[in-house]
Amino acid sequence: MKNRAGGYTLKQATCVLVFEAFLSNCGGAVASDPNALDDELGTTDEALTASDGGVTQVKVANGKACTADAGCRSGFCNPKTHLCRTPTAKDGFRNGTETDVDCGGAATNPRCAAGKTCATATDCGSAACGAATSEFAGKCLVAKSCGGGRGANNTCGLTHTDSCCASLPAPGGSYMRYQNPDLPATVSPFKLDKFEVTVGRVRTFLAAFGGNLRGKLNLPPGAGAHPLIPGSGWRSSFNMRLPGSMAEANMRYTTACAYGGVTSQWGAPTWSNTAGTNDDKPINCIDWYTLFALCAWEGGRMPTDAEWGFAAMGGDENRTFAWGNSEPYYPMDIGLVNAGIADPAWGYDLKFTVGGPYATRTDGAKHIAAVGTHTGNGKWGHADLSGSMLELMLDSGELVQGECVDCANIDWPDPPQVAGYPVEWAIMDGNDTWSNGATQPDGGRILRGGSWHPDHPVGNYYNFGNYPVWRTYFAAGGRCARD
Ligand SMILES: [Ca+2]
Ligand SMILES: [Ca+2]
Repeated sequence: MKNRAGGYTLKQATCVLVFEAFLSNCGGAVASDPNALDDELGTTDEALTASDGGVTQVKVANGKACTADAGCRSGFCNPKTHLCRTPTAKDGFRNGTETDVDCGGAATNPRCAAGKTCATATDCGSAACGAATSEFAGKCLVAKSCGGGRGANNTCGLTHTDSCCASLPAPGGSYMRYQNPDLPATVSPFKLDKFEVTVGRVRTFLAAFGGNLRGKLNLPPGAGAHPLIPGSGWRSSFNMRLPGSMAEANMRYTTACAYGGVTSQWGAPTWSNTAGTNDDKPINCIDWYTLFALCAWEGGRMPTDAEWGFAAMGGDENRTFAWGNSEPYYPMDIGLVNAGIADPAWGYDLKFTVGGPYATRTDGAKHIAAVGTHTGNGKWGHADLSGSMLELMLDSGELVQGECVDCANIDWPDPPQVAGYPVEWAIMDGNDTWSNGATQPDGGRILRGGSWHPDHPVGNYYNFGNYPVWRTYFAAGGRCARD
């Protein structure tokens, strides 16, 4: 049985299963004296012996029998065949440098999906690995902005257990934009986030740069582009429009969003510079540039008007509202649409996100509910498309007329028309006039879906075009799309 070197000539592949007495010949098995053992490769393996747990082992070549990874030169013992194999990113096992099964580690491996194990951000397709101190420690995040606390974790939706960054596929197809036969559109499959961007996600975003998005974010030109729309990505000329400090961000999302100079008035900002109970509510008072930057930073992008409409109308189902065609309840005796349907005890058929049971002009953002906490989702599960916040689109100004095939109006003023503006974000006074003599230096954008405000119809036939891009507004937010 012994060969010239004093080892055994047993077929290694059979030793584990048949010849228990010779287990010591198998890669990874116990061997007290490596010189007494060998395989067909002669003495080569002795040179590769290593100490593992105080027990000297023989490492064997691919195709040889093994009982443990440590017994293979390749570092991988296939647990099904008990043979050494070279790790690959297609073998169904976590091996090699992988951080989870067939993903992560070496750059040549696929990146890991959300929820998979990661060691660093580069292991994840989202480029976000949960911080050691978070509940997602060592797990890939759906998106970077959900690496935080309330509203930036798994506390969103009807049961407060959904990922606040959940993104749901829409299949693409053809439909009539705005229920208008003159506006046919075809959109390719895409993903749209389930929820409007929350306060908590903006907090995570700002915190990652100490609020200095203008100086530190450094989005590359083209970031956040729609893959089928050339020129639709971030432009370096946009950087000047981002907040340069946390104080500047606070001003933009609160002071500049006041109505009549009072931030506690109805429609009050959901943002606060400290984490709080508003963090799982939709961000309002966010501007287009910051929203664009957030989506791009975490590997997403802004939805096009055509895409958003496709999701809200259920494609060719041609829905009038995201949930279907039944009209929401508009109480005529109360100034706010959602105030009248806010309390489930009232027995109303809740359709879109609403907050507290009643709202007055001075109860702040009480009437704005946490994202996704009421029924009325779109055909593919997207929450709050109709109502809650008006949602900023990628599109500039006016609709693309006529046929639209993966289209968007990206005719943005570039560079922004007034250099340095706005140092102070424009503020609306109680008479609906603007501070700073503001005009529309950067053009407008399109808003969709209506809001909690009775002046903003929630039907899919409606939009706000040419909405001033530099303005922050108590009923405007948005959500990200992905590919
Ligand atoms: Ca593998
Ligand atoms: Ca909405």
